Amino acid sequence: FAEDGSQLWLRFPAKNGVSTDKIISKGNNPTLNIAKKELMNHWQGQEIELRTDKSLKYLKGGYKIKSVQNKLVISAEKEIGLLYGVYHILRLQQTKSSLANLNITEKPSYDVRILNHWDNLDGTIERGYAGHSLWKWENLPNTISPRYEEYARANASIGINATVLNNVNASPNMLRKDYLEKVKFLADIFRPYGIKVYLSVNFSSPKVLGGLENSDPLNKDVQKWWKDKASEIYKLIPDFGGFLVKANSEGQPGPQDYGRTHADGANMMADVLKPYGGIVMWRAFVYSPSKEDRAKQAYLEFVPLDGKFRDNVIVQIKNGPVDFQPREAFNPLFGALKKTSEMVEFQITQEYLGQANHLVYLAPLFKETLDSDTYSDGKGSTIAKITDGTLRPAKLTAISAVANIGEDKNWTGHHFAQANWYAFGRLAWNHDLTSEQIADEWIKMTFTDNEKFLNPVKQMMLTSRETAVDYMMPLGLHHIFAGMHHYGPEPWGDYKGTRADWSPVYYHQANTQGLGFNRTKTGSNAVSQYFPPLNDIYGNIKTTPENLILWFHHIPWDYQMKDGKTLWEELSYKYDTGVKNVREYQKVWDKIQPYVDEERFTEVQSKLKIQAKDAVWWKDACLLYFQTFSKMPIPYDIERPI
Ligand code: GCW
Repeated sequence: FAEDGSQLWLRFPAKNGVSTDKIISKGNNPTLNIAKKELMNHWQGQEIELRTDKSLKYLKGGYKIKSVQNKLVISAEKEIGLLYGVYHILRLQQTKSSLANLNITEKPSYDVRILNHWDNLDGTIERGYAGHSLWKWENLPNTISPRYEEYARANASIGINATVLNNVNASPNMLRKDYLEKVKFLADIFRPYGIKVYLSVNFSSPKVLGGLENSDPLNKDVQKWWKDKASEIYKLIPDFGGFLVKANSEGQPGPQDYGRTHADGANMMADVLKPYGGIVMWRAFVYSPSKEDRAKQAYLEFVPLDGKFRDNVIVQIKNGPVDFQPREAFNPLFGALKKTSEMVEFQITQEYLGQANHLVYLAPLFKETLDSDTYSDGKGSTIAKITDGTLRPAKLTAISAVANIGEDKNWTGHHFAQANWYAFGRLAWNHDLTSEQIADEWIKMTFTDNEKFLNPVKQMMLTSRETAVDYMMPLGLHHIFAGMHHYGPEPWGDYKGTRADWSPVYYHQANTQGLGFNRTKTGSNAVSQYFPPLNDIYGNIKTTPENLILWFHHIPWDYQMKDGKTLWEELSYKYDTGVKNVREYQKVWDKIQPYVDEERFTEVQSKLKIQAKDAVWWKDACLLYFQTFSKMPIPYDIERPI
């Protein structure tokens, strides 16, 4: 292999797999052919039978793998299930797991497992840190990059079955005829790998692109424009998935421009897609200047609309109520909509987590959200159960994440950022997997199963998210980033004269009394948006988990934490721990040098240097700044500011 990371986790051991006569299958279908090709190229085990079986419809795209005498039988309702089954056994082979007496049944947690690309038509990527967009719009459809198929294969190998090609800050041009023709070519390449294409659409498209007077969803001409557009799209792409919409948020147009609601807007689109089986993913990330606490906005706008959405609309909700912070309380909108389908939006691209420079394994963050108990339907109403159909029988369930993929050789900028793409796919398939299982698999597939590498690197990955929280924003601090780029610290930023409600000083509320955002009854009362008993738990400083204490409370500098330290000391030690852990990661990585190729070793090593420097930068900037309010000494046994 070229050790540039371009192979991702798809480093199957054999160049030569089994011969054709060891693969039994009927039919000739593009997906089945891929499954057979993967086996021929990479499978070294026994005879395999691939069998479609209509009675397996209940597995919803899943499959069975069974050892029958000397043979392995993979069965599924459709060919795509067979392909997933093939990737499963190749994974077992690659991770050197036992292949004896297999009896596996797999049914995905979600129907739609979708990546959101924030890729612009000019090739740039909003919040992308791995180079330009993979989609070469100017060359399509004449030149087809080999990476389109490699992308589809990588996604299929982890069960991702859908993709939104363009930025939610959508250009109306995306729906132009010439662009749709290009989209068709991508859809044709992705189809055999089971991947459906979706597009982000700009709500003003009828006006901007169609020359209509307005884009009012209740205007008959507007409705007709969308109807015709849908028909044009489905002629080109018969299995087109649907639309993703960011409306009335951060300056994007939307139905509220015409005095209509999110439901009016979403339903209008849902109606035109319905005859074709398409869906609308309507984002709840609504963010506009307001006197209200930003963390309350999505709930305030969407809860009154519960029950008003068509059944092919899913409200797409960011994991937290602010914006993909290193740690947030979960978004209280989950569970609050009782008659509306809800889906999670995660961010794989590390906008707020050191971008492509920091090693931060995100599975623990994803799991933390999915496992959060909202209490919406009593104890045990986790976000996973609300969104996967267990508690809210849904026509279609879905889960999404903003991709971190670009045209960099290694796809994701940082070699370890590949693990986050991988982890999202694996959790979308099975949200019961643990972060550890996923890390274990990924390391074995991407690097090696040598325990001298596996164990320390796994430990580093598993602690890395908490480490990042510690050196950036411990104890529930949030959004104290610099500028609009969101890379380094700027807790002193006040954005005077622009958007004070966006500024770090607004989010941390430091003063001589203390630190933190009061979201209790005496503050913004965001706690009231949570179901009992969480409203009380979060509303009370004594019962709020300490890792979120500054998210919900403004607390005195000398407040006594559970371990007996004052808030100021605790904060200092957290920042220090974050720094120390990254220094440890550097040592861990240096020690595993004998077990990894030079190229990836050096690249990760130099990224860890940046991360260590950045961690010190965060710690010093934040502690020295907060100290101007606390007026307390930095404890002697932690590293001095430099
Ligand atoms: O996280 C913020 C980003 C914006 C993004 C927005 C959103 C696509 O800073 O770049 O815009 O959220 O999710 O819509």
